[in-house]
Amino acid sequence: MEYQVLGSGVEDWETLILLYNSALKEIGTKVDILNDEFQHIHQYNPIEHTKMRVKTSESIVRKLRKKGYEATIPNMQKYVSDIAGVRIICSFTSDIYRIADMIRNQSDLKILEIRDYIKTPKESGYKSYHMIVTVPIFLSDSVYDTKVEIQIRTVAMDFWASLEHKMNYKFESNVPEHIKKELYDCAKMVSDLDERMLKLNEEILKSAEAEK
Ligand code: 0O2
Repeated sequence: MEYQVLGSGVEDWETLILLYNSALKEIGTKVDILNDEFQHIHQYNPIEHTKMRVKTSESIVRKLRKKGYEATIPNMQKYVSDIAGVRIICSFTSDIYRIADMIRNQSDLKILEIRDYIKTPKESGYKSYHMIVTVPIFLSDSVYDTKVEIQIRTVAMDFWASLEHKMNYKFESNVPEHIKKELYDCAKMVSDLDERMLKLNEEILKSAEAEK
């Protein structure tokens, strides 16, 4: 799918990286404010922690080549949606959807795409909630809607994804079948754990409420 985003007009690498770094700062501040407000109202932090990164030039070029595109600066902006990436790690699955809704309600952000790998996990067992958004970045004489990929997942999903990512990197995508199978089984255990922890938390909250 192709998106016409204002940021596709940037022609030099330095400006491009400046925009993606600025977009990460904007989204990072938004996420911090939401977490602070949530703490203020509900005395509870839905976000365990966040991680941010700008993809390396090697990794951007690898992704473009894999998709069959030439490694040019306009193609990077058009076809690579996760040059700027924010990962939000929560305790419970319900927090994921709560945070996604709060992000969706921010009128200066445009939501380009949602991929819900929690409702529909990948074949590998991968679970995470992905949003591609644009955030306006105001430079001295122009505004660029800059793409950011936001991944929202639980601590357990993140633990699984990190190990699976490491495996794929180590085996260069030729992961032995028994390891794939073991990882898939672990993904099932991660889902069960998330579900049980969510139920347990709901029960704890209910009994705390009843004691008031
Ligand atoms: P890295 O090294 O983490 O940056 P698209 O180009 O949008 O059509 P893409 O980029 O595969 O397809 O989109 P998707 O599926 O939303 O994946 C984006 C990112 O999610 C990946 O970036 C990974 O970070 C993560 N991800 C997706 N699938 C898996 C998976 O099966 N296992 C793990 N561990 N992570 C996954 P990159 O660029 O692939 O990798």
